Amino acid sequence: MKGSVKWQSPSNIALVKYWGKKGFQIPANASISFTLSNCHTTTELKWTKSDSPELTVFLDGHENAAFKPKVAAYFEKIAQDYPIIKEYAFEIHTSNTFPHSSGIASSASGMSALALCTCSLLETLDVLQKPFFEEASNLARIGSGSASRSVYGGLVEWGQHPDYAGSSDLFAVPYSDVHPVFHTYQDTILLVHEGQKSVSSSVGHGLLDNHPFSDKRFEIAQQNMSKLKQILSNGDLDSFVELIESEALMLHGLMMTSSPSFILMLPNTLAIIQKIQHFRKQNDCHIAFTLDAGANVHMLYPEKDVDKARRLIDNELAALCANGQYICDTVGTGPTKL
Ligand code: 2P0
Repeated sequence: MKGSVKWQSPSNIALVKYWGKKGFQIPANASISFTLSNCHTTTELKWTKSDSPELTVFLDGHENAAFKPKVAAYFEKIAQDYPIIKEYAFEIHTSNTFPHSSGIASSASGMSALALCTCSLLETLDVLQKPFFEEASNLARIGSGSASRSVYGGLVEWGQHPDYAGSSDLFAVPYSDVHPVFHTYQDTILLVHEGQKSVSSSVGHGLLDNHPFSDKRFEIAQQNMSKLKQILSNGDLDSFVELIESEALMLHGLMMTSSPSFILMLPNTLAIIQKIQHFRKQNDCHIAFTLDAGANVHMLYPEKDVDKARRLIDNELAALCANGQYICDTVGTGPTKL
């Protein structure tokens, strides 16, 4: 038996951050993100029933030996619940809309695209144990925690939290009790640094295990999830700005105070942050920043501030980006089966 499926799946940017685990791929606190649109991965999974299961992985049309052991390890984990996948040989073709070296997290889009393809295969084989997107999110989480949030559009919540009905540590859920201002939110990703991150996510998460501030961090994250729920519903942008910037700085504060410690911000990261905060004070707007586990800055703003943001980028921020590069993105509608 032969078949194939292709999914396009987006990246996401967390507002309240997932940083720290309790057990295998179980988040230490709940998190919530905007799903993006332009930054996405397209993955095609081709399968053939085979006595000698093989795996070949192509990135941008070229066979990629580096990804193969990661994908093989992923399929091993999935096979614990779905042993049938061991009866198949796979060929995987994957590509990203953003440069692999840009420092944008590709694990969220990449692992969600692969999980969606895997889910389609399991559906075809009539062995899917749960509703499609719930299981796709669960399988994405097994590959990469943040990927669990990329299987839906808009705002997506992952991790058990008393204020979020239906929330789970095992899969993400779409969150729709949201003021219209958040439906069209903008994210301009300012590329401060091109190249691989100096700390992998799994190492970064692990640093929270013996971190002097971890208990307090997990408590504050859960409180921020409660605060953000109110903000998302009432559209209070002043509070939104304050909360997301605090989350970004806390994430980096945790890295800077772990053992060993990591400083992932670069001089231009700080310069951009200060320019954004100064511009916001001078121009009566809601342009704010958040950060991933890297040096790039995600500039988040409502649609009403698009012209001001354009002016800020052109006049001040593009000059601080590596080769003047930035990516304009918006909140998106989630993955698409192609
Ligand atoms: C997040 N990050 O919530 C946070 C904020 C980066 C900073 O989740 O080990 O690649 O694969 O589950 O999801 C990055 O960590 O970690 C991440 P794994 P992941 O988006």
